Amino acid sequence: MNLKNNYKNIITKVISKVALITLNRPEVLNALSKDLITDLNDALNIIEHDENLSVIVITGSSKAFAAGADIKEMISKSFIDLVNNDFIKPWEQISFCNKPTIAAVDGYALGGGCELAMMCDLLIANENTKFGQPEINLGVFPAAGGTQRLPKAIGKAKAMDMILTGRMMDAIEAEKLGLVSRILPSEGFIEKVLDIALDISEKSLPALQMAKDAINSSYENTLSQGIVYERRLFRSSFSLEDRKEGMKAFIDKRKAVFKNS
Ligand code: DAK
Repeated sequence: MNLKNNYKNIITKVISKVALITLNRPEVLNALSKDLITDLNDALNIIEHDENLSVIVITGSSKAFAAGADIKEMISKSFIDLVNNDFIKPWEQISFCNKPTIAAVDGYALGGGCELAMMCDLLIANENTKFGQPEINLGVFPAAGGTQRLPKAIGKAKAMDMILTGRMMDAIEAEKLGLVSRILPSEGFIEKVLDIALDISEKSLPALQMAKDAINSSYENTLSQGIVYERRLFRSSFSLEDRKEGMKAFIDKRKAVFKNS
């Protein structure tokens, strides 16, 4: 099935082997409503099954990547509502995506918006980006992985600072601490992110998937378990035609042409 382009809450575009998803609820700074996440997951499902697409970029507007969960939608929920229906569960789909994902973050990335960005493989920020986990100001705390991913990315001291005060962090501080892969200037921001995505999309997809899998396993395993897993994946990469092509292209002094096989 081809990627649809008639969603209500997101805009989709295909550029060569890259799928660009733009969160599109500008009137509420891309607050993450149930319907937006449904649209996002529908698009992710299609992209994951489309062998012509290799990389996914998720972005927002210049004012906001996403200002968090939709507070107006959340306010009426009770404890038992959350027990019976974990409305955040579907947000996690992006973290299980089998293709490389890039969050191209501009403006506010707050609460669930920051957590969604942290679920992506690369987090590329515009120089104007402001990250934050301000849930404490609403009488709650981050619960879409923020209390787990943020300390792993920036360390306990800074994560405590961010989550207990609810303060915002600019892109420079975020990059210095390792939350952000790169900062790019405002001018031509999304084009530059797409250049990175296009570059990645020219590599062997199965090799990218193995690399991503190995890195993600470092979150779950001890070092020695992780190294065993890495070694197994590496051996598997020797069964790829792309592995032969990559090494042969080096010897031939030409650019490799990968076929994702
Ligand atoms: N939800 C709904 N509407 C929002 C919103 C949000 N998160 N953020 C902004 N808006 C709306 C505003 O209400 C306003 O709408 P109108 O009043 O015009 O109708 C419009 O967007 C423009 O916002 P502002 O007028 O406030 O714009 P400013 O430039 O003055 O301020 C701001 C921008 C980003 C500083 C401010 O909008 C702001 O503080 N927004 C809220 C940020 C926030 O608190 N984010 C955290 C949300 S809580 C869970 C797991 C995770 C979560 C929940 C449950 N479980 C496991 C169950 C996640 C929770 C969160 O993310």
